[in-house]
Amino acid sequence: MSATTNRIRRRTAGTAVKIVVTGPFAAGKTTLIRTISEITVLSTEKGITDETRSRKTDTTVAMDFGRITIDRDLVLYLFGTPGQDRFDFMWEILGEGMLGYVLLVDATRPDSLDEAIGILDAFRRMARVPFVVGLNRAEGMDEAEEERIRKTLDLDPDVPVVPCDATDRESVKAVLLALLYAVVDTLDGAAAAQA
Ligand SMILES: Nc1nc2c(ncn2[C@@H]2O[C@H](COP(=O)(O)OP(=O)(O)OP(=O)(O)O)[C@@H](O)[C@H]2O)c(=O)[nH]1
Ligand SMILES: [Mg+2]
Repeated sequence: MSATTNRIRRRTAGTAVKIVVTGPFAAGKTTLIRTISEITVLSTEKGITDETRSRKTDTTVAMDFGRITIDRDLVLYLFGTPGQDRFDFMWEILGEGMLGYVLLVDATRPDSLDEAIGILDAFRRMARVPFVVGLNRAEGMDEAEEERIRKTLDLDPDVPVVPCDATDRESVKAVLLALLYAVVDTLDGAAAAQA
């Protein structure tokens, strides 16, 4: 891990890295940040009053904020977005200065992947930074499913798709590490191009 840390440190001004967790309504974004954060997560959840209330009682209206220390020299600041598109003005605000992002989708709901298409479009337009797709509530993933996800989201082969469980710390860590490796590869590639 320290090799990755050192490479990130060399390529960035400091040791604080901003990561955004985005994705459709109820994908598990707030849960993921709460699972991994070492500080009490600052969340802005409000009761739902419209028809989506049948799916859960609270939704993120502005952001979640959490922090995880990967090692002494590398601290990730995690910003979760709202999932409901009426709060999509927050995406750009939260995306400012991010080094990468996690697009979280719910593997158990087919609409989740469809909703993710528009969110990913907006994020791709906003910043050309690495991202990983986290497939939440997935019990593994076969090749056909991965292919379907890659096709639907039009993913380049180097974008990791990682099945995960947002309630499980090790699983969330694996998603964030996949993103960190993607960030390091991109930073190294950019540095090589400049050399
Ligand atoms: N069993 C299980 N439940 C999960 C998992 N992730 C999230 N949940 C539950 O799913 C519901 C939605 O999770 P949230 O974390 O609120 O989802 P969100 O993406 O932040 O939702 P919005 O902010 O409304 O877009 C909550 O009731 C969670 O407890 C998971 O990996 N496994
Ligand atoms: Mg939320």
